[in-house]
Amino acid sequence: SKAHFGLIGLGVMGENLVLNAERNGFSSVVFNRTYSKTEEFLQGRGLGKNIEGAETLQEFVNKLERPRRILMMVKAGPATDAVIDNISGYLEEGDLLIDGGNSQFKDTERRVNTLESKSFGYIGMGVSGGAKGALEGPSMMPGGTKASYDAIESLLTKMAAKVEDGPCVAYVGPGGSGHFVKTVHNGIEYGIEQILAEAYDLMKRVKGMNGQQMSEVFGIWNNTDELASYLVEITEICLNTKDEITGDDVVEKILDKAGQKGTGLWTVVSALELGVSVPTIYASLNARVMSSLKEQRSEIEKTIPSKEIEDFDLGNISDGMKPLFDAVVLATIASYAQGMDILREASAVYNYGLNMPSIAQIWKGGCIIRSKLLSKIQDAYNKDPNLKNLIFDDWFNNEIATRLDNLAKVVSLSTKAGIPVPCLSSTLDYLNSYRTNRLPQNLVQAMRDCFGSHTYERIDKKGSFHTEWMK
Ligand code: NBP
Repeated sequence: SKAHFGLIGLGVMGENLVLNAERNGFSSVVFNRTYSKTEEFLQGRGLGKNIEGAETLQEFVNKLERPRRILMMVKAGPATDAVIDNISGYLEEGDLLIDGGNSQFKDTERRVNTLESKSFGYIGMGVSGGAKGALEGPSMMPGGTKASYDAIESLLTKMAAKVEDGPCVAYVGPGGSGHFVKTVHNGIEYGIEQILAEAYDLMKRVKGMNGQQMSEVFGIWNNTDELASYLVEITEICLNTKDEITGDDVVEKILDKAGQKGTGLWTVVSALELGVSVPTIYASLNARVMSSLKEQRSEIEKTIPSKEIEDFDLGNISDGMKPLFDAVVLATIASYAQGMDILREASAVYNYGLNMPSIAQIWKGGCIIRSKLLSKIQDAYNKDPNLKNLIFDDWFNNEIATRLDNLAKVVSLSTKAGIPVPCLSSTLDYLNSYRTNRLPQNLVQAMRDCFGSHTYERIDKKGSFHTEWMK
């Protein structure tokens, strides 16, 4: 009999996803551009499983029941287009292609339109959770037509991570919306990773704490309603891991240059295009760019050296580094708030019709940004689906109001000590701007009107005004 499910691309993700599908009762066929990998897989992890291999695409489609359900897990960009071109010739009406890679949402928009117009189904699906998530249950963000989603709903629901109130997958919306939501997920992830890195830097440089002590702090944080999360959990592990050869903290042996594959950049570009303020997420992207300038930094450190760092109050281990905790909580909230804002605006501008509580639900398990805070975010959007920003929700508003002084304290002392805290300081500016009724953009407007007659609005009467500034 023919197989239920097909997978193209036996990379880290593909291998684990097909094992997940098979475990959930879907007999599978796998195809990989380089056939030796298929053979290796079938004789390795795929051995004894209800999984067959195919050497050619013809053989691959022949082994699948109709309508075919095919998941592509290949490199985003031209590789994905190449796979679509190659497989299209073999597809028949009603067959469904799912792109589970990290595709640019505009590419997905184009592919959905092209393939759906040929009577094939096409789903662009963000997948998060890394290799382990892919195997045990990832978080999945599928977008495309509702009819195409319905055709794979049972498969995805079985494969997805589950939390107490349901699976971490749901129909996201039309076109490229699934990949858009995954992109923003990654933007939030960039933010939180950088925030935790800043906290580590402060504990290390100001307090001289070692890996084990810092790990203990992250362990405490992982037991709080505000910070319990996968990223805090793995930070606790990373900081407490020793180098096998030297026995030192392995983190201290790692080169301080962080890479990026594009999703953080796309998040920030989309935010700017949509006119959404995302300074915390932007700061995390810029921090990675800055980290790549290793040689320049090493040279300039010699010409403008920092002063001896004086000890300052970050709290201590027994109180969970209270001021630092407060700062990290607010920056984390800001990352989610800014990400959710991008989604809200994109939903309106691109007609995605996103269901905000449902997206929070998808992210609650399986994915890299899963956290306890997401339940609070879900509650906030359930209470008010049109919430302008998390800051307007009572719970979040109170968090911000009560922790803002400590964020300000940590940022100002770090700044004085010459320690960069881009995400913490951007968050402080973000929150301070948000709570300032009158910003100085009246002067910016005056200048624009002065040099370019751009006109301005007034606070005391309606209309558009111009002043003859150069009399
Ligand atoms: P890679 O991104 O390393 O992709 C490997 C697969 O792509 C291999 O099967 C490779 O075939 C195939 N491929 C390439 Br590269 N170019 C191809 C082409 N021109 N035609 C056909 N096949 C081609 O694997 P991955 O890390 O498993 O990621 C797969 C996708 O999932 C990516 O889009 C990634 O961004 C996304 N993703 C990854 C993670 C993660 O944690 N790694 C998480 C979430 C999403 P070959 O064997 O013949 O070279």
